[in-house]
Amino acid sequence: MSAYNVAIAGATGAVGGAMLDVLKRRDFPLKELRLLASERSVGKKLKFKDQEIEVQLLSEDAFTDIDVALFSAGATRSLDFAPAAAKAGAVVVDNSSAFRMDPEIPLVVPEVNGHAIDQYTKRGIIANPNCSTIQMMVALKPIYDKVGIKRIVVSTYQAVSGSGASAIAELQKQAEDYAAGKEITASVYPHQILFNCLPHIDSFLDNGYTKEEMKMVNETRKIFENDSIGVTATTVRVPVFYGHSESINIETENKISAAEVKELLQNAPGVKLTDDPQNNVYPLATDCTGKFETLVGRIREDESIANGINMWVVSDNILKGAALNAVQIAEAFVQKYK
Ligand code: NAP
Ligand code: 3JN
Repeated sequence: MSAYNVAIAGATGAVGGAMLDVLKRRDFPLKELRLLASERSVGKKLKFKDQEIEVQLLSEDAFTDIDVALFSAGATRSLDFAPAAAKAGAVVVDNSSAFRMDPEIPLVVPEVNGHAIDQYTKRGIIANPNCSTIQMMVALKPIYDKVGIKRIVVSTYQAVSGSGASAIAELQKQAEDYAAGKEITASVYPHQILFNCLPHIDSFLDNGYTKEEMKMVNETRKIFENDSIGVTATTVRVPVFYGHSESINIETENKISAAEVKELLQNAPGVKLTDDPQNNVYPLATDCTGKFETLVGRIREDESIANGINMWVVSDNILKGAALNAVQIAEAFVQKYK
């Protein structure tokens, strides 16, 4: 079997660390693993299997002989360095929003639109969608293919790990300060996140939505290759460490029963049907942590319209929402093109 040279840009971050873990768990065929980050991390050693790998500087020259470059160092770094990595001959799988809506760059969830990877040839870059979009696509694709979807109404309950290591530390500290009877302070978020729900993820736009909400709208349309599908989102930060939850309501083109949806999702790639409410079984953030599957449950018909379905969808935002999806893209790419 062939083996490949892989670079991770942003290897010291929350998503970069999960990429190392996923490459190991999936036994990705590696020849060399090159770890890249900022000047702050140069010389630091990260553990991978039984090796200690020294972090190098993310620069335009860092991609010589690299087959696959996984980027998770933020959109600015992607804009600055992904084109150089592609020019050096690597295929870039980019986790940021930098290229997602670029018509020349495919936006891929392998279980949903793996065929779009073929478009990588135009720029040498493949974009990974936003975490909230990815888990929604995995759950909805089988229904979309079977009966069509006219409109999606989604509300998210997003874990603090989506805002990086500093936000995880902030929730932890607020919990400790509360338990110690101390004053609670906030710096990552504009308000206390402990015991709270903030209807505010990323910045606000002129239309009153947040960027995170519009990412869900625009990315869904691109992935389904359907500009007329109606999508409206409310994205909310909740005091959970790992695992994004979503309440999803869909209006389908043709009628489908809750039982038929359950049967479809029972066999859907990347999905774990978790739906036995009589026995208190439904998807939970605490159960999805560390898992590759997206959990789907609370499937029921929307009795307020003719063709409607409600469901509750939960996934590990750092795994399927970021690192796992990126590694799956890399796997599909090398299988077909290397
Ligand atoms: P994080 O924990 O803050 O890590 C940031 C990483 O970027 C670190 O490795 C950091 O290196 C590196 N970095 C920052 N500035 C750099 C620079 N000037 N040059 C080189 N490297 C630099 O953040 P994270 O949670 O892992 O998220 C990273 C990015 O992944 C986000 O900005 C976002 O674009 C993307 N992301 C996507 C999703 C998704 O929905 N698909 C979810 C989460 C994150 P140092 O340690 O050296 O500073
Ligand atoms: O907030 C979350 O739960 C997901 C965060 C994703 C994120 C965080 C910082 C920058 C992104 C993203 O993937 O859309 C970005 C970005 O690249 O714009």
